[in-house]
Amino acid sequence: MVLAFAPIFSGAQPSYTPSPENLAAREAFSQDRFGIFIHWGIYSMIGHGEWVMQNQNLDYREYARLAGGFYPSRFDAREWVRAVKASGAKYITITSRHHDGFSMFRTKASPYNIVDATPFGRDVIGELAEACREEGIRLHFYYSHLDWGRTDYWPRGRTGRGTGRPDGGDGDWRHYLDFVNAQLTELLTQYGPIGAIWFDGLWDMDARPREDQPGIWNLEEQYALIHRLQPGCLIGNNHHIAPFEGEDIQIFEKDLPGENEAGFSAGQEVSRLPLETCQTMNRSWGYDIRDKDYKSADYLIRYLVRTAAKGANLLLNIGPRPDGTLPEEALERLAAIGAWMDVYGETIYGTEAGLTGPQEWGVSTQKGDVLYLHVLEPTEVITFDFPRKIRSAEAFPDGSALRFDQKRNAPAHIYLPAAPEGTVDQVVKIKF
Ligand code: H79
Repeated sequence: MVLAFAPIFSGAQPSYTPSPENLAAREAFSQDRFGIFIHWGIYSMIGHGEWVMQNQNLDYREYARLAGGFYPSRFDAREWVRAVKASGAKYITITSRHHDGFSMFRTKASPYNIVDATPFGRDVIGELAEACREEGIRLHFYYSHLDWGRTDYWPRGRTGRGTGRPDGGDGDWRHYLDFVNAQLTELLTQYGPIGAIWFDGLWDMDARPREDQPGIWNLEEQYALIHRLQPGCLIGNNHHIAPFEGEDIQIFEKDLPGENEAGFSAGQEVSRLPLETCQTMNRSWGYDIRDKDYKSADYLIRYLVRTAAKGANLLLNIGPRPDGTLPEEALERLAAIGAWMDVYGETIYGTEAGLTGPQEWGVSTQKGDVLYLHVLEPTEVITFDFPRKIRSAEAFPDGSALRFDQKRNAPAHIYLPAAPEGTVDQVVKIKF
């Protein structure tokens, strides 16, 4: 069995030089700052999240029978994309295949897919790709490295041990890796330009040392395949450790870059790659019928601001219902964020982390010689160290001049007008 893990690539790894298309795609990605994550699969029918197969130790053959009942009668890709677009988000990242192993797209690599195994029979990913193209929204694919149902996914990792796969599996790890390559090829040739492939699940094998991971998972060949098929397709991998060679973006799960409140980011240094934080609207990724514990729209807007102020994108999740609808709570929040972005988008899109860093009163974003102070804790005067000379300070968006002072070698002060009741984020625009 150990042989199955013999590194497929040995010796020194050639270093990765991103193509011009790739560098341009990274730049465009960083400008966007806001995307919507969609976790949808046959697990949504059980309504206990996308980990139900592992959490309830469901037998993989029994679980597969869910597919025969999957008929999302109210699915309308255009409705989804319009709701996403109205939120101000610029891209969608959807689960093409999650840890349960069910493919939500047309694939010849396995019959266990939405077109061949469900009465619905429609390629929802294809429909989504078309709607995205029409609406000018970029499409990214989540793709699970780990699989809880395939017998060639063997040795098993730390999860999915109770799904009833035969001991020993069929011992053909190379067969599994070929299956992954075949699916990645389909995802990158069937649906037009794809913004990113977003891997997850590598940590399933984290009993093995970090340096073995690229070999175990065939990353070098996989990443080269992706970049060969679509040089502008960005590669991200939610492995919770520092990026590997060949990756184009760095992902953080449920935490801002550099923070570790959720506990998945211990030791994950912030790299110089474009950054993305993924976060849930409630407590769940996949639809959980029990979970009405939604974060407020105001909280989510502030979270987006804090993410942008770290120089990162926010990938905010929705778990559609089994009937294909997006929960009303999610739609309400998309609309509220969109209304805010209509006014404040200038302070988010195309910005980078502001020079002030995080302060007691809030955070800042920056674009060229313009600094946006986001006052998240209402106060009368804000203070911060600033290495450049402030030329003007005005309230955003109304543009009224604000009183400020800045003496040599002393913190700057800006005197704020009272914010109207219910202000989510009082913004000051500074030119320097
Ligand atoms: O797709 C969503 C989740 O289903 C998936 N990633 C998001 C985007 C996810 N899988 N696991 N987690 C989220 C939580 C991560 C747990 C981990 Fe571990 C802690 C991985 C490694 C340490 C759980 C405990 C798995 C192995 C040990």
